[in-house]
Amino acid sequence: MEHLTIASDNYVAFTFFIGTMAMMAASVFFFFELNNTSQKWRTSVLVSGLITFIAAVHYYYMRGYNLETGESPTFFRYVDWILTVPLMCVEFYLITKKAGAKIGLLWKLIFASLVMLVTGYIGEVLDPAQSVLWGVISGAAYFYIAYLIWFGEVAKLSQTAGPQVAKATRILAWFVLVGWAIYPLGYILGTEGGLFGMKLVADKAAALHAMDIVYNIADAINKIGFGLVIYSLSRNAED
Ligand SMILES: *C/C=C(C)/C=C/C=C(C)/C=C/C1=C(C)CCCC1(C)C
Repeated sequence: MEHLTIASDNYVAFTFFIGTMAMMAASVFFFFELNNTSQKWRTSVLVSGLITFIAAVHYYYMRGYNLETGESPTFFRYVDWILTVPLMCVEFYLITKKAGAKIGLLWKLIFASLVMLVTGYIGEVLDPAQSVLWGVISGAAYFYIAYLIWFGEVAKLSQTAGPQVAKATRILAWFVLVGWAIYPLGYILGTEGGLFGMKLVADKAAALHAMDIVYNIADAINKIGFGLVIYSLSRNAED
């Protein structure tokens, strides 16, 4: 067996490595903090830990895959997202549930997130020649999620759930609007169609590297940051 090392200019492998460590550390933190979390918020903090834990396992795998093959672990990237993004939808449902959120709202969020991810996967892997079209469909589902959170049911319910929940929901809404918007940027950098036909990175290998780095940064911000907002809500909110 050849001993694999990370070259100092290999930013893709480096961000996979540091992503693995960060997700592992965040999971340990959320799980251990469960003990001194009030009953009311325990499930929410547990879900934060599950999100980073699922990501940690996938990152561990993707890190090894990338180091050994030098390729993009696209399949496992999407398996990770298909599991963790719906769990983020669960977080929105859990914090607005006390204000009367119905299970139908959760299904709407989950359904839209599945459309967003499945069409993204088709555009990256199954039908790359039409990556712009699939990206646009994915983007529409993304805007629908952002709409529900900013102006739709999630926003309305959070207003009646007390000032702390309203404030946390507003911060999470910013994560969805700005943090999640980093992903389509990675997609534009890495896919065939680029930005409506305009390739931003001409070299194919370099384009995929840029995509992986952008996705890795976005995952760290969105999974750990998102969990920390829930965690701080569990500490600040009146129970
Ligand atoms: C933890 C993982 C998260 C929060 C992943 C989020 C992924 C997205 C918001 C992906 C969105 C995409 C588009 C809006 C268009 C292009 C295709 C995607 C799937 C990259």
